Amino acid sequence: MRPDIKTDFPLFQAQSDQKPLVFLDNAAASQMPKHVLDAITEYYTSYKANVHSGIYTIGRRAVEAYENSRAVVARFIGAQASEIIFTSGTTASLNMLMRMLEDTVNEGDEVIVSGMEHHSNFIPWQELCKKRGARFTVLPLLPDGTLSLDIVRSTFSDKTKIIAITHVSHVTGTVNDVKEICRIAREKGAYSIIDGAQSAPHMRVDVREMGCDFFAFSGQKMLGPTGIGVLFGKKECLEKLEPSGFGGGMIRTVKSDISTWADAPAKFEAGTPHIAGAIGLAEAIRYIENVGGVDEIHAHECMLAAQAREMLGSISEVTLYGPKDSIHTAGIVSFTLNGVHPHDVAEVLARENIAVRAGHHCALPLMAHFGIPGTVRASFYLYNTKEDVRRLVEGVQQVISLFHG
Ligand code: C6P
Repeated sequence: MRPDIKTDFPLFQAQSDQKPLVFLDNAAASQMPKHVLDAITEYYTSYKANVHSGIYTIGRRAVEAYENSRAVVARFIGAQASEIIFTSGTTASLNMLMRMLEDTVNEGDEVIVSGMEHHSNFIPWQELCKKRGARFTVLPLLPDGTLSLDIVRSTFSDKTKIIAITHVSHVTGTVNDVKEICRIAREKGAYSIIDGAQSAPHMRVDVREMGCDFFAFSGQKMLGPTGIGVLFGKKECLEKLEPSGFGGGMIRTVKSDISTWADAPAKFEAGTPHIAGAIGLAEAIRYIENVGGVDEIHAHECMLAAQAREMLGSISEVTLYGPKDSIHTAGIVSFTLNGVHPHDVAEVLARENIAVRAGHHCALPLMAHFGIPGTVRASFYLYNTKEDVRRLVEGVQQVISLFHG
């Protein structure tokens, strides 16, 4: 990664603390390069118009930019533009999908999730099962918090209608073999839904190669603005599913007795979308591609995470979570310190201007699996450096001297 890459990010320049910010909460929200901020500002200052209204010049330009952004997102994940629905984020994508799939799940059917899911890919399916009288099955995890494909295979039955699994764990960085999981789902005639919130920003995703039916992710975790997300749906799935929201921009005809819908993706985008968000997300993708692409970003983050794991792992008070081998993990490291609450660790690190996330990370079933209330999590991105890892480890050592003397 270019050594001066942080200079592209105004937030890193704007810090006034004497110690430079070490930002290690990228799994929650990433920072935005100037290129993205400029693209958003340009929309607001030069051609702000609704994508549903204008034949006038700036209206046309807004439509063009919005649809071009859809094409950029589609290309980035190996999809067609008509398979990309803009939402407000992964949570919104999964909740919308839950409503779209409601009628396909009946009493006695089954929906499978795993014990490592973010609540956003857990509760919607639990609620769907409650409403439809279906069985909600949570795949148990191995002691290191990984998923066994044998368990996945043996859990499927002819009642399974949906499997919803995360691509990368936002807590341990575990990378799931989603291609195989999607293959099993296809064989069993179930829908496969992949939560890509922690994969799309960091590693190559090709939805065709993966073979998933649906894939969800958030723009703000990949250098884009907040409030924009994506739901990819296979063309044949989107064609047969009903919309979950109704209103402007999604209709073909409206009469007092019956209304009909436009083709996907418009059918699923009722109301005015987050136009600036979509433009910002597309610019973030262009930026990612221009600085070397996701493969390079992935290698860089994995190198930093492996280094952090090794350095933290050599401290006797530290417990690391997740698989031991770095091959099946992404750029996320979760740990606890003996006798120190994760929030206290984060508090002391914050005083050193080191930003990490501490707590249950919206993954209470995974915390229950590990038998802990929470972890401290460092999540890396393209602009992090070996110096950031060194500062993190130094900070952890300070916490230890403070609490253990
Ligand atoms: N995880 C984290 O700190 P939204 O909030 O809708 O953009 O993304 C939800 C979500 C869904 N799935 C996974 C795997 C995620 O990691 C997240 C967001 C953040 O880990 C905030 S809790």
